[in-house]
Amino acid sequence: MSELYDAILQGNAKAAVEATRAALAAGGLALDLVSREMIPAMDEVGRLYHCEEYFVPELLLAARAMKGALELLRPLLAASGAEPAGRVAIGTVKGDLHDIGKNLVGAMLEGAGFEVIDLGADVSAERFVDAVRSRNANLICLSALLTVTMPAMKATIEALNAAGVRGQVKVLVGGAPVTQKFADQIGADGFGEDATAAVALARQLAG
Ligand code: B12
Repeated sequence: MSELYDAILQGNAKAAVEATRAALAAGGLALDLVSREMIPAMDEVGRLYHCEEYFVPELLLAARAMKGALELLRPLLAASGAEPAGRVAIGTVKGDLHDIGKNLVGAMLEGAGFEVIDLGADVSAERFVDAVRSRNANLICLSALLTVTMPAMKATIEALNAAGVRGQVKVLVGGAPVTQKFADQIGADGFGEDATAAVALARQLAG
């Protein structure tokens, strides 16, 4: 694989930016760099995390390297006229401050061509509703890492229903304590175990 792939895998943001610049100067296309180098690199990072060769610090560094390269590519992706695959509003639910997984999912979705509105952590149901109403999000991604904040996912779906916008959006849920069974119980449209699954599901639901 290329220098960009290696730089992301090693979590070296400076090298990732340099490799991206060099690849573009050599005539590489932004979309190809994302799909052939960056996403496979993050897939490998995810795999290494699962088999406990990588831990949270390595995940964070890789996500930061991916972000650095994406910042260079974003204007080119927009200029290439590629229609965004969908508009995603992502956030960690009310009461929950864990945002590492959410950031990873957001970065991967962005790399996969989605327009991502990052609402941050500790996001109220009303703010998700607002993202649908005023920013036209057609996919909502909810993250929760605490068992005590999982009910906030249900409350968010109920708020979307009450606001009459549930039909306009698909809702994806994830985070370590979340399961497919829970997703079904609260009426979510999908559950993703990791960032790669999130991208596959988002493509399926937004398509
Ligand atoms: C890092 C961490 C923290 C950091 C968070 C820093 C940050 N900026 O995020 C800090 C130190 C602040 C923290 C605080 C607390 N934490 Co904490 N924390 C963790 C830890 C070690 C890692 C979480 C993490 O980032 N994992 C790595 C990421 C990449 O994985 P992930 O989040 O699961 O995300 C992946 C998937 O789940 C999925 N995914 C995530 N979101 C979404 C969304 C969608 C839509 C989809 C499809 C997929 C998806 O994709 C991601 C990428 O593959 C976990 C332990 C653990 N092993 O999970 C405890 C843990 C989550 N924390 C825990 C607790 C209890 C707390 C505190 C209450 C501790 C305290 N007493 O103060 C506070 C709560 C603060 C709050 N209100 O939120 C408990 C939760 C127990 C429970 N079941 O409720 C855990 C499990 C630790 C434990 N074993 O006790 N924590």
